[in-house]
Amino acid sequence: MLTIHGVGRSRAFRCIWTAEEAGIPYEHVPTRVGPEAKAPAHLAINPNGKLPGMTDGALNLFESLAINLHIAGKAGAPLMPEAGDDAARTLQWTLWTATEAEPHAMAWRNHAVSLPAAERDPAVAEAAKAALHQRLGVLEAQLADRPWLLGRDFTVADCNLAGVLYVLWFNRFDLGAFPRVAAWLEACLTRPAALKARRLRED
Ligand SMILES: N[C@@H](CCC(=O)N[C@@H](CS)C(=O)NCC(=O)O)C(=O)O
Repeated sequence: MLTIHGVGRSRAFRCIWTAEEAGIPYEHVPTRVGPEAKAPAHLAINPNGKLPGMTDGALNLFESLAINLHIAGKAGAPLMPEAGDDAARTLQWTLWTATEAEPHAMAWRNHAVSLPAAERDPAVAEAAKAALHQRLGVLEAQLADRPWLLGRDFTVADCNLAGVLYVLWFNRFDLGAFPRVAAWLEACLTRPAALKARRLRED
């Protein structure tokens, strides 16, 4: 049985959402950040001592977006496009998510919203916002002629990017200059599978 380790208030949220989209049987073990994630049982799955981790038979995986690619691969198309151009685009957007979007989204969330006020650095928040505006412009153009990132089908590329941009959406980052991104993000995060995963972190 595929098992996702990590509380819903961690990046495990993305993997639970993807498993729900995939419609595959899975178990959820709500391992918490801190001592539980640093315990030998969890380190055997994710040696970084972080969340999430995933087990599936003999396979142990870490990195939430890689876990999502594995889960989507079990479901097949359309969630995971078949080998070819759209499979390459799925990898492209997943790596873009990890390298171009997530560092700035987290920096903005931390320094505009999450850190205790005394630890926030407005300059870091402003720089992250500027970097996000450049990336969101790229995304706005991509969405000019399509409802989902790759075209007419919702895929794991949407799950990965919207799962990361969730922190902007939830914390009301101003998307006024990016109406297509705003509509796409709303559509992604209100899908029934996303709502189910969101309940684990928002309730
Ligand atoms: N790139 C990793 C990041 C994992 C990560 O930083 N997870 C957080 C929870 S959302 C964590 O475990 N933090 C605890 C720590 O850094 O010790 C992924 O996407 O899985």
